[in-house]
Amino acid sequence: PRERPGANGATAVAQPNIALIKYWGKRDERLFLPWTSSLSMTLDIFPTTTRVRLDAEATDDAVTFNGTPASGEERRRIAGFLDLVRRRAGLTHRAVVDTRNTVPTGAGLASSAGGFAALAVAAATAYGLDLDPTGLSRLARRGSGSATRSIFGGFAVWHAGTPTAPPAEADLSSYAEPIPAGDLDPALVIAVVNAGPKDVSSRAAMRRTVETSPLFEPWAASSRDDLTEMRQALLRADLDAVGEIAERNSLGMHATMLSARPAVRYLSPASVTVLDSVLQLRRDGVPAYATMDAGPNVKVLCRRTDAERVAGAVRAAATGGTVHIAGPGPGARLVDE
Ligand code: 2P0
Repeated sequence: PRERPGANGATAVAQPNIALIKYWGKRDERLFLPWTSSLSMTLDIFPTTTRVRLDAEATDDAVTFNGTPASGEERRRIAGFLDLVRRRAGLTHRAVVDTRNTVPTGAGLASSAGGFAALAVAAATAYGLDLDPTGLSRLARRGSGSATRSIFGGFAVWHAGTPTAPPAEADLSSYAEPIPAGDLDPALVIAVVNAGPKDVSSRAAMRRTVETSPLFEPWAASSRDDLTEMRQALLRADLDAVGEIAERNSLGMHATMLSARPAVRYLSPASVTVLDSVLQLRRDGVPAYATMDAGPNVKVLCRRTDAERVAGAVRAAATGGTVHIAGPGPGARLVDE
């Protein structure tokens, strides 16, 4: 049965996003304030659907993932996020949270971005917080940095917030907003080359990078310049410039991890084979550019009209892997129950 949104429950859907200018490193871990601003495309595939229902009688939150009770760190992160929502709402009710996601199991594809964006919208509504999209984006940030951007569809920039301000003040200025992208009609071809769990969480890896990599500060400085250039390239709908900037920004981020002590290396031989296929596509005259996150999977930016050809080349390179084609998708939204 359908419930009036906010009466005591709400359901929201959100999709993951892929960063073209990466978020890597927090300057405040409690408030999820990043060192640098980032920019992403929200996808039209892999939605997460999350239902939050208040339970006046319960003494603890009950969380299920795809029908299975959550435990450990996963459950703690969600309960901690709900505590934040409860404090803001001035309520103590526990909640029943049911999350379903369609990301292929273990694909390592930013499921926390869609997950916490959907949870932020559903929980804010269920607990009666009256937040505009900026407020929802700031709230989602407290669940997972990348979720800040999945509140919005299409392309979005996540502002790092005033770097010289004290954290409490920067907290107010660190949110995402949608940005125009001219007539760009892009696709992201996603090569899932390894579905196994990662050895080092992105949270731990970015902390180690900030603390120990001599390349972190130079990358952060160049990433700020990349963002300025990226915004101009998007406005011009210049796919080659967008792709070149995204590829160098991602490789630079991986260089900071490789130079952390001890090194963090997410790229596998299969990732490099896919990177070679992207170079070959370019030699063959097909504009295609790679970006990689905290895992071995490779996302290839290209024109939508080239997506099938790019997917074919990537599929041939990623033997044993799976390939998905995504376009720009919508932001997080409430849905009928
Ligand atoms: C990004 N990544 O911009 C970057 C690029 C991975 C590489 O955001 O600690 O799950 O929850 O804020 O957002 C992955 O890290 O980390 C990520 P937390 P998150 O998409």
